[in-house]
Amino acid sequence: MPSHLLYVRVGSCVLLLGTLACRRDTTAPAREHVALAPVAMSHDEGERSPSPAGTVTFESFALGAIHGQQDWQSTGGEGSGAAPESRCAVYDHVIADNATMVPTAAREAVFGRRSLRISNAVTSGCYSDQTFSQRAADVAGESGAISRSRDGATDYAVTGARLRNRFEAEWTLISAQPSAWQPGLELVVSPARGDDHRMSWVQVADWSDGLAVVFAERSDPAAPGAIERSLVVRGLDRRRAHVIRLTMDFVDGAHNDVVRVQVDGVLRHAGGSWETYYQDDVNGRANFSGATPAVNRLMFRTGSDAHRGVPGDPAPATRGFGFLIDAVRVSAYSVARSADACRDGAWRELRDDAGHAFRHQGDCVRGAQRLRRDP
Ligand SMILES: [Ca+2]
Ligand SMILES: [Ca+2]
Repeated sequence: MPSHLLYVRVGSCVLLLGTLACRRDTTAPAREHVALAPVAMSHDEGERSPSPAGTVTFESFALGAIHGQQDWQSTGGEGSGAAPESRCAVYDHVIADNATMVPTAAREAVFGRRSLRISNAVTSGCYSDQTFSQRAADVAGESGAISRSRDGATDYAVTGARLRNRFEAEWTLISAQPSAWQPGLELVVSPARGDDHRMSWVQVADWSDGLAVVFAERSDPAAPGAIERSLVVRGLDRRRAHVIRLTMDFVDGAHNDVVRVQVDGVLRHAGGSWETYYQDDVNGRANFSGATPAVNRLMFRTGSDAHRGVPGDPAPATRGFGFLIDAVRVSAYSVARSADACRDGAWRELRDDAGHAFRHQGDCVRGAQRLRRDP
């Protein structure tokens, strides 16, 4: 069962020309988190798969540097060839050969010959030089969410992308040292767009009793700059592959986005997004004047946030090991939330709460009604 783990306060950092400027935020009382009973989720991934963006398995990637392969971005990843001024560190993030690191059964089932391997042997306080997944065809956020850089010069969305109300991402991971504890190993995965901005935070870590998943939200209106963390699950067998799915529902208005975390097909946690930071915090508002960043991909970050009161020290002994990550899927689509939204053919563009397409308008209306009864 999920439980409240820890409350921490942090400052926010702004990356400007390779220099970090950090400020501490105010404190706030800890919030209670909703405890969810495990719910078995559908594994129907057949012809009605909610996966329009496809799944990246890295099998056709070249070994070594990730940067520039199939829309992946990792200027700080080892071997990227990026100019030194474009990155804060050289991270142990690479495309790896699985032959010696992944148990045969896991290789055959999921990982194949090659995977993304990430350790936190090297960390930094930076964001945009870390590793970013392929982008979804569309972007997700509430109305007004922004896919462009603050100066308008860069659009992080794929050309022609539309704004959707749900972002969904899934990835599979296993320890690169399945038979041994890697003390200090941790990695944060966030819905993002390719620069410094994130809308949620899921950490995977190797603890003495196995792998753990921790969730962080910034959703307390009284302390919009604060980060609150919750344990999602711990004690996961590091010899086995684990599937993490993040589903973000963006809802117009303040403090109402819903983020769900599933681990191995079981819903383990629900919490808020980071909208409150961008809408209410003085540092957050400075980014988009109270709007939020739209998201379309995952940021895999080995960050050092110790200077802000958040753990994240580098773990040098994890170099060459860490986590192996595979089957990375991202998508942005819109869920039918009202019967009106289904009209005039719009149902063709919408999906039900499970991410499945509708057969006709009546199907869409029923889907929206089910959602309103049981949001
Ligand atoms: Ca693979
Ligand atoms: Ca909202």
